Amino acid sequence: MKKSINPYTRIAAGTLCLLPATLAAQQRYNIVYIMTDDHTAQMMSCYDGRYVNTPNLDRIANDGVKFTRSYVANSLSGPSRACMLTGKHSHKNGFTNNEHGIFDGSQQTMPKLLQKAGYQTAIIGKWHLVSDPTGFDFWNIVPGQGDYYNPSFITMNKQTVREEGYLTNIITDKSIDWMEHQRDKERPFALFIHHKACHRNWLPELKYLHEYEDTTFPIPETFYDDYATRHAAPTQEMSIAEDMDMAYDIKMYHPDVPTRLRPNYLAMIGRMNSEERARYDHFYDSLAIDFRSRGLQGKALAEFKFQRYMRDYAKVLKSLDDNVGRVLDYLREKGLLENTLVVYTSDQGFYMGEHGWFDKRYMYEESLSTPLVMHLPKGFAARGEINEMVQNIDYAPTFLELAGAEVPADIQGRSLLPLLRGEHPRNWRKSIYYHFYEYPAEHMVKRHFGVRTDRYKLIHFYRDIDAWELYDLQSDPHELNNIYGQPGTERIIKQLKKELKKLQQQYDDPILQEHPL
Ligand code: SGN
Ligand code: CA
Repeated sequence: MKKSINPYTRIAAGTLCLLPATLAAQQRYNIVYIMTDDHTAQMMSCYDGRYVNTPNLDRIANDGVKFTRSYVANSLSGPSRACMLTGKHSHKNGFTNNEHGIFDGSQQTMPKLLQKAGYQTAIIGKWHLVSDPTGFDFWNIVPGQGDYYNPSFITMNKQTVREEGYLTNIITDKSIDWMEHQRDKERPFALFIHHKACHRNWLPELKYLHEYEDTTFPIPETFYDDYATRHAAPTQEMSIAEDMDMAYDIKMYHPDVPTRLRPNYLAMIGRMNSEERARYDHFYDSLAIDFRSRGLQGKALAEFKFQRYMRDYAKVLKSLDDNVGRVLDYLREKGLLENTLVVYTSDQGFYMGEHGWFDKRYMYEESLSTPLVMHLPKGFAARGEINEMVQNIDYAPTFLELAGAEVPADIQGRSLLPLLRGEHPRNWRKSIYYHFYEYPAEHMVKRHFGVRTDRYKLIHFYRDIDAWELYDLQSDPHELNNIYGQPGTERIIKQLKKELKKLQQQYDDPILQEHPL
């Protein structure tokens, strides 16, 4: 299964060190991995043309490949990052949820294995795994979720340093600076650029405050979903209408109207200097005055919130798209693009009003999926769409194989290199496994695990609920009609449970003992 991909992969990692350094550097591929936060395929024009234009992100897809069935293993930031770093599902890497997780940095990780293979590794931006990064020659990370405005960074000697500017720009500046001035140009590198954009609460770069203000975004078909037939959907707390905070999320701040998250909001915008703050207040205060004069209620209020959400998210995304363009331009100008795998993805998908929601967590399509496009280095023939099912546990073995390093047998993902070569292995996976743990917690999405095949999805919600859901994605792509237990579904349920059990056994998930199938 772990076939070599090019002449260099057959050389053991140790032998590479014996090659003249320049030769080794020329012949070995670099990796630039750009991961955003909560950026969903609905908001990326090469996936979905309805809402925004993302010309720079699309550039990657247009020159390279776009995965059309790209999924996460556990739709939440920390867990996704841990899956990416280890190539293993959450129960194996130990980081199952943001609230209680501390990543065990002493375990085997892909960056450590890349280092062993002679790579320089660096991570810049959001880390979110609580313990300090390990396996990186250079790191400069934001504390926790980070701040959009004048953010602080933690340095390798544990200093917290406040920087001036907008976070998305600063992360890019630092990344380009590392590639240009700090790395050893004789050796291959793997750079991980991890953005906070487009995470809640969508604070735009000030130059883009006015962008998208003339745009009225179409309301998703499922915005007024009543959750009939579904068991764990009615109790979530991620509804735009019910749960979005009027100050923190919607920015319709009123000094006399306290909201739950107002203190957090004031702390965040309090990072701006007085001139920045004046520009910011001028923009949102005039919107807030107009909003209050309208006295919106019910559906009109929900739709107003939806439009504000979409506009601010789109503004944040615009800065992100610009900055991905800067990285691509840098790589091209320096002649690095031909020799570099550039990956663009997000830590998970997100709801842009589908089912009435924001946030992620559920195994439903919008948040199970994550955008994945790649610019391929010379020698990789695939172009256009790749339709095989892939998952974020696949990145680690892909990068290791590309680096000519051995892929340890305990890595659970599968290298994507055959797909990048344009092959369609007949034994490619026919289903993916998902497991979400963070409950009870913010947004109140119940624990669940499940399997997705090309056509069907079977989900089991557990802990304080014991409920199954089955969707036929062909006839019900929006997952509105749970057909579990309906006459005629017995055979497919049996098959899917068998598949689910097989995956839980294969990945060695102890949940199988607790909830035998
Ligand atoms: C924060 C957000 C949540 C979000 C989680 C996880 N609340 O807690 O809305 O679901 O992060 O996001 S906030 O009030 O702090 O904005 S994740 O992408 O990092 O997993
Ligand atoms: Ca996220």
